[in-house]
Amino acid sequence: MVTVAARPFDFKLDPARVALIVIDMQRDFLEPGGFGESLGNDVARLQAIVPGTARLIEGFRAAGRPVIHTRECHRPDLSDCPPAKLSRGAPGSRIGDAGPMGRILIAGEPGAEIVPELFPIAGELVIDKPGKGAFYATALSAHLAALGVTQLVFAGVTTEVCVQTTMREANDRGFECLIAEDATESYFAKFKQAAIDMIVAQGAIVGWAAPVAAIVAGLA
Ligand code: C5J
Repeated sequence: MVTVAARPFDFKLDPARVALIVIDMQRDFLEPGGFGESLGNDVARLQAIVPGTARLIEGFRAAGRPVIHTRECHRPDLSDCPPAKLSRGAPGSRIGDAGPMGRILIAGEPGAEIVPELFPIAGELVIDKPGKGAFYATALSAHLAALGVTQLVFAGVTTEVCVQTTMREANDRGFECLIAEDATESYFAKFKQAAIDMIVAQGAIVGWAAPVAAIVAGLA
């Protein structure tokens, strides 16, 4: 075990049993001209974590540990999108509508793809998920069991929605969870802060938080 300085207390990293999950670093959430920006969000906030996330991914690749990417997206016929999700958001900018980068959050459309800087390499798992959490209606649990993973490091967007939801799902399934606080972001600074505070509260009730540099140093 390697000690990583983390909040609310040191994280005992097991370099042989840890995997990285990079949540939804998709063009439509991050890139100028995409779905996120069309809703009035400042995507520069999300763009700012790309270099840190790239360093984290590189650290896992160099250590020979699994890097798993997720994409929030749906089938073109929307059969995997419940009406309650379909009816949310701004009218005209809902899931499946024509957006600046193709149909919004539809698999295969340019906007649903991962940004080029963080693109998966051959052999890395990419999980397409219809929900905010990456365990719901996916094979993620089975993949993690097959890999013998017991610890998960989280990066990606947005902190308070898909990252936090997946981290809570993982925590309930018995994984030790660590969020890389400078490789996750929200369109709303106070939501990121609140989400991380909630995660580490009450003695790591959902998990731990640490900077990328400390996590990468622990893997080396
Ligand atoms: C993600 C969202 N990825 N905010 N989605 O967090 O709708």
